[in-house]
Formats: sequence, C-alpha cells, structure tokens
Amino acid sequence: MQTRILVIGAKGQLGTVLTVALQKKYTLEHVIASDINEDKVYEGIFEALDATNKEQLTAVVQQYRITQIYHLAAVLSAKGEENPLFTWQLNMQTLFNVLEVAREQRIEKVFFPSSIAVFGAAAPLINTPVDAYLNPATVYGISKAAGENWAQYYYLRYGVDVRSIRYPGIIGYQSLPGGGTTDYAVDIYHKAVLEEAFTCFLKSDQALPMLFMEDAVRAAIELMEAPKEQLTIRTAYNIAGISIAPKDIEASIRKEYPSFHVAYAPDFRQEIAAKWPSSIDDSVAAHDWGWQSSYTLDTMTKVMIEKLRAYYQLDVAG
Ligand code: AKB
Repeated sequence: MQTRILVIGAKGQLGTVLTVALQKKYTLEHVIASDINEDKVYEGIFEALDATNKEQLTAVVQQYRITQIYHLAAVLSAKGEENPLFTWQLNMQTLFNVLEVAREQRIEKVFFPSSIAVFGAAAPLINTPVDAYLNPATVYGISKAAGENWAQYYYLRYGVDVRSIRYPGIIGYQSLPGGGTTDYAVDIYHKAVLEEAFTCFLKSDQALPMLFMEDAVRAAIELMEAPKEQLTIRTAYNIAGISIAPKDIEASIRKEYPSFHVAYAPDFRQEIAAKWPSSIDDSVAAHDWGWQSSYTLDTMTKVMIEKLRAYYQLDVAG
C-alpha cells in the first residue's frame, strides 16, 4: 500500500524539520502537514487541524487515505506548568484521538514522541536505563508517561503499531522550541551569533541529554522503518545524544566567539531539570533498531553557528 503520512503539530520545533524530511522521502503529495496554527505555508499539502477534535482528525485521515500518523502536538514541560489541567487535557485528548482514529481507520503505524521528562528523582539520573522507575514531576512528564502506557495498551489490546522515543532536548537551527526546559540550548546559539550576551535559566553545571535536530529526525524515521518483530519496547525507547551542561555549550561556542558571555539566573526550570537524567542509556534502541547518534558537542556547534550566521546574514565571527 502507498504510504501516506499525516504529521500533527507540523509547525512545532521537531515537526518543522521532520515534515520536510518526510516529504523528501515520501514525496510532497504523500505527506500532509497539519497544525492548529493555520498560518504556516508548507510547500506541499497543509491542513489546519485541531487534533482535540476527533471528527476533524477522522475527516483528514479519510480524505487523504492516511496510513501513518506522526503525532507531535503537545504542551511542553515549562509551559505546561502554567496551566496543568489544560496541559493534561490537551496532551491526553490529542493522543486518545490519534489512538482511536488509528484503531478505527486501521492506520499502519503511529509515531508518538515521549520525553526524558517521564523520569523523576527516583530514577538513576546518570545513564538512566529504559526500564527505570517513572515518577515525573511535571504535568508534561506525567502525560508522556501515561501516553507511553496507553501506546503500549493500544498495541497489545488492538494491535495498533505505535512507536515511541523518549526525546532529550533537541537542538536545531531550523526552528525554535516553545515552552521546554531545554529551550536555552537553542537560544544560546542565536545570542552567540548575534554577539549578544545570554542569560541562562539553568545552573551552569546542570547537565542534560541533548540531541542535534538531524539525529532527532533520523531517529523517528529509523524507528518507524524498523521491522516490527525487532521492537521489544512498546512504551518508549531511550535515545541518548550528548550529555551537556550550559557551561559546556558556552565553552564550545567560545572557541568561535571568544568574548561570548553567559550570565546564570536559574529559575523554576532549574527545579525541573534537576530531576531529569543527565545522561541516558540507549543500548536497547541500539540493539533493536541500530540507533546511534552522530554528533558531538563541537560538531553540532560548528553547524549551528554556520547555519545561524547564514540565517542572520552574518559573514564574520568574533
Ligand atoms: C522540554 O524541555 O520540555 C522538552 C523535552 C525534553 O521533552 N524539550
């Protein structure tokens, strides 16, 4: 059967880049980008879609004879704390709609990103294993932990092939994150190339796992393409990228911009980050579907600076 993909949340940080990668792979007419924000003009097909509305979702799935759904819409960790019940409602309602529509319309595969936010202080925070105890401290983390279990439930009970990754912070030059605890790791690069000072909302030594956007996109596509019988995890796979603290990114940037200055003013997001793993054990993903990240901090910094300079039309550093 011809693969026809619906991306929900195509305007978000990951969706912006993943949609284009999927379009390249599956062609423009077989990828339907959708988002609640109507103003995004994609090359290719775009549908304004409120995924909390199951009828709307069903109509789009039927209209385009969708075979795969990438459900990326969610309120993230920091933003989610402003309105916990709304966050729970939105994150869970959209997931239930996707799972139900997938079951009813016999969707072949669903991608549902989870997050390192599912972990809490009870998990070992260094090299956290995939089966560590989950006691998330944010409503976003609670919704992702619950979502992982619902994904597994739909797989076991109804055979809906839902696949999931626990993303760390994602760093990319193509799009901006919105409302996460790891957002500083993108903002810091923008400030650096604009030669402005940066104030970081985490402590200088708060290490967290991060992943370069290219790797994050490749991970989703590789997991979705992996043979079903090789997958042993039906909640969500851990994937590790680079374990880095703000001071590490600062030092990496200084190699290019020696006078770059970061001030540290930790806020409530530091409390969230302190309960998250600083590094992740992704050996099960490596074993099951060959996952391997491919960027170091310095190779990522090099690309980030080069691309952002081009974006801001800046020629020289320093
Ligand atoms: C966030 O910071 O909330 C996200 C995440 C780690 O899931 N980037």
